[in-house]
Amino acid sequence: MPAPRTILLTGAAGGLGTLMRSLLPEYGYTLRLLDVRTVEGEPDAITADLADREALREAVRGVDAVVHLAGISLEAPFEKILRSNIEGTYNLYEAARQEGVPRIVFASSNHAVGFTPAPRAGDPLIPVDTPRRPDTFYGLSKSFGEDLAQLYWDKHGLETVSVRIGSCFPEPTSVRMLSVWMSPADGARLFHAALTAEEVGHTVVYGSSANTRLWWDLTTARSLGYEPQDDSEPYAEKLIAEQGGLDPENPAHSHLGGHFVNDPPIWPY
Ligand code: NAI
Ligand code: 15L
Repeated sequence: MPAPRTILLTGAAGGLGTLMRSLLPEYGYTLRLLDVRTVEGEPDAITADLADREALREAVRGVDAVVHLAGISLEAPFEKILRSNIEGTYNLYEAARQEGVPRIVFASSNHAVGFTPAPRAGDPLIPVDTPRRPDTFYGLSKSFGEDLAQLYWDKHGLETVSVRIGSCFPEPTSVRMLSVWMSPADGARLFHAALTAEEVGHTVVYGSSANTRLWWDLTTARSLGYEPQDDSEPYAEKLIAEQGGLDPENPAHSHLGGHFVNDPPIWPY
């Protein structure tokens, strides 16, 4: 695949979208932006819902790839998840197929495997082919998205890298995040690798930095050319002093998905 240049970034008004709007152009990409909300300071951004199939076809027309971040990013009633994350991601894939877009980078989530027990000291890291164990309807929708991506590769030759993102925020803010944090700069490195690697078919990767306390295996991410540069460890002393260490008896500490397994944050809209 020739190096992609023009990228549709869905979910451009969100937290990760805002970070990637500033970081991805440094890799030479021209971004086309889409969100259901207004993207502040971006008058050319497309304001459209993932339910709007015509708008999606127009939005993907002529782009080299899509970075698909749009959707509900927390737990929500099933009907809302169904509409934005399940039907919405289907609509996006159909538009990409119809317009001949060759590759999608799909923002999956650790919550597709959130009920997987976190490894303890000495245990092997969690591989990407661990059985899916969604911790929420939200995680279930990411599991669906990964299967949809596999179908569109097998049936239509549309490539996807599904990135099971850990926690991509400017800094880790919890002891769990010491294991699952992905710095924004590493996020951009990983998306760039996913956009430019040769022949990815459908590849599932975990998205995190090279954390000392890492829970999952970054082999497939590294196979794309991803070389994480950051580590959450400099934040460890302060976070552990404030919050205490991980408690193996607390389900919110002992599963990959953290508190999504018992007390998930709820999408506010
Ligand atoms: P966010 O909630 O800040 O942004 C999501 C954006 O999608 C919002 O701007 C929202 O308006 C838009 N959106 C929602 N429904 C839509 C619809 N029906 N049509 C069009 N736009 C719609 O979430 P964040 O943190 O930026 O995450 C981006 C993506 O990455 C999400 O898919 C999320 O599930 C995924 N992810 C993020 C992680 C993180 O650490 N930030 C971790 C794991 C996954
Ligand atoms: C996610 O999938 C969410 O979108 C994000 O807001 C964080 O909660 C992250 O997972 C996490 O697990 O920390």
